[in-house]
Amino acid sequence: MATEERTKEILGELKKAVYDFEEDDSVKWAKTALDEGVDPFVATMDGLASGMIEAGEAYNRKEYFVPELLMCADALYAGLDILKPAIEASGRVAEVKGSIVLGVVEGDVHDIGKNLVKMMFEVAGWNVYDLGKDVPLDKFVEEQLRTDSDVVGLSALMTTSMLAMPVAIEKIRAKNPKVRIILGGAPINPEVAEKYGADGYAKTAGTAVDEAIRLLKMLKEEELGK
Ligand code: B1M
Repeated sequence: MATEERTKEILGELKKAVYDFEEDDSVKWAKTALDEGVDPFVATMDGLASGMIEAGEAYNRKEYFVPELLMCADALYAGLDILKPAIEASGRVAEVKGSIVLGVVEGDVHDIGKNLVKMMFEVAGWNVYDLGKDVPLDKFVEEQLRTDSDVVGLSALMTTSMLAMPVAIEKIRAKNPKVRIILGGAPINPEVAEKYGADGYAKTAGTAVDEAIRLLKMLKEEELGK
């Protein structure tokens, strides 16, 4: 078991590997994290994802451009390939399981966060119907009806693409008023989610499953109350 200091060092190296777009280092430090007993979820969020956020700050400072960000994303995924099986094996199985249609709304190609959210639902034993990124809004409606999923999760990373969310919510509800809709992504907050008419909001991949479970329980209670 790594000491607190060593854990900090490993997380720092994972962050650096992503920031410096060093795929080999990302793999190496992900393996080190596992060998030394660092929680693989913490390694993902506080190491790899944190490096990506720092890369975003370099982009803001105009030190990084789109190609650098893409290389950072490759390094993140290289480390995630190592950590994901350990997260899956760590037994964070949810007390309540359901099904979710998940995707990044149209006009938006940012899918790293959505992919982390997907991983957390899979780990929790949910059925995930992943529509990917830049998803036409009608696709969410069709997939929810096709799979009869309990929850639809919409992700957006841009202040422009987030405007598609209320439109998507209206379309989904028009076909199935019962379905629960959860929003996430950097520009979203609880107030925006409420204003857009969503049922729930999650700030991180780690809290998205809890939020979906809360909504699912409410749905079941409503059904029982009828
Ligand atoms: Co772009 N990008 N990008 N980008 N990019 C942002 C989002 C931006 C904020 C950068 C900036 O200007 N500071 C900015 C948007 C500004 C705005 O709001 N209007 C921006 C821009 C402008 C653009 C382009 C237009 C750039 C260009 O071409 N000139 C272009 C957009 C193209 C398009 O979409 N149409 C573009 C392109 C790209 C890349 C392709 C290079 C790459 C994406 C690669 C990929 O995703 N496959 C990229 C990246 C990497 C970023 C930043 C740097 C990092 C995003 C990221 O991966 N974060 C980003 C800056 C930033 O966010 N600081 C930026 C790490 C990830 C783990 O966090 O996605 O927030 P995040 O997900 C979190 C939570 O939000 C939450 O859980 C995750 C984990 O905890 N979450 C959910 C997310 N979805 C959820 C759903 C849920 C629940 C929780 O329930 C359903």
